[in-house]
Amino acid sequence: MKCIRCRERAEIHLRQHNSAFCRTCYVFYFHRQVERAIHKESMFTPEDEVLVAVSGGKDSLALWDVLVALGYRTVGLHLALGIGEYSATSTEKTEQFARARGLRLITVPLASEGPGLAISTVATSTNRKPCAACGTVKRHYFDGVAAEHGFRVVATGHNLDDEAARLLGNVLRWQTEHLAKQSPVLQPNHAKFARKVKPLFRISEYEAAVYAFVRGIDYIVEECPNSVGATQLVYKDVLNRLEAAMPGTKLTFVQEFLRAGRPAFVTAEAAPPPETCERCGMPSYGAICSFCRLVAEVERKQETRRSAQSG
Ligand code: Q46
Ligand code: ZN
Repeated sequence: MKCIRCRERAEIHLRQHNSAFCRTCYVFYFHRQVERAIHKESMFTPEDEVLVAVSGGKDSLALWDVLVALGYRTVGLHLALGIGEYSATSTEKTEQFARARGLRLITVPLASEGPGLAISTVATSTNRKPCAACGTVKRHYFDGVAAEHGFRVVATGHNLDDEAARLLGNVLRWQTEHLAKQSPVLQPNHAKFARKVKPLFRISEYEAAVYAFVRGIDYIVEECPNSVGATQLVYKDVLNRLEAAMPGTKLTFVQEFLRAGRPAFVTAEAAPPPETCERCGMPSYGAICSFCRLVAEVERKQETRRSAQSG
């Protein structure tokens, strides 16, 4: 099989696009795909400074790498989640990546925030599932750090597989409010919100992994231990089986939802904009935002433990 661009021997075969590339042309193809998504969806321009949320995994590091290669101005944001060995390695990989390329990285060690907000601590103190606690904390810090440093755009490494799995989950439960909001670009509806963008939303997990490999990106290969048994993985598995039988299914599912499906939900679900949290000043549905409610629970738990110890 030959590379469709230069006719040299192809090493990478993309069934869903019915094409094959040599390594050099694959990098070219990948860059062009991402650039097109940014442009077509009006995500940001070279004038914007983009805050890139990086976990240390292949998707977010590939995203940061491609944005830098395309000449965008970026700063990385890494949350050290405090999930044992997994988090230690993710932070190490992220810091190494930034250091080797001379990129600016903001790292927030959650264990040192407020009463101590390592995900494992928050989950046990509040009897929540780790991923629920993690979602609330991540959202708060992505927006909070962006607002604090004046970034108008936050980019995340969500890929096509993530988007397709999320869409399937939303459709299976007909979560109309979530369907209205599922988009590669989420415009801010509060002064403290930044625009959220997903430049890899048309790139499959496989394509991102190949890109990271070809570019020699050293990322954390292990998945978060809390992802074991997650429903998202079941959806991904089902979608992978559909994709194997009918290449292109994931892309069509997401693309056609955005074109033909989503508009119907947007008009039906015009949700009111959020208010402002009395405690932290960030956007909130209700007087106190979900992050501050979480923090208050952690504080109460610690208080109870302290008085039990002293009494
Ligand atoms: S990091 Fe956090 Fe994920 Fe780990 S605790 Fe769950 S949500 S699985 S993307
Ligand atoms: Zn708050």
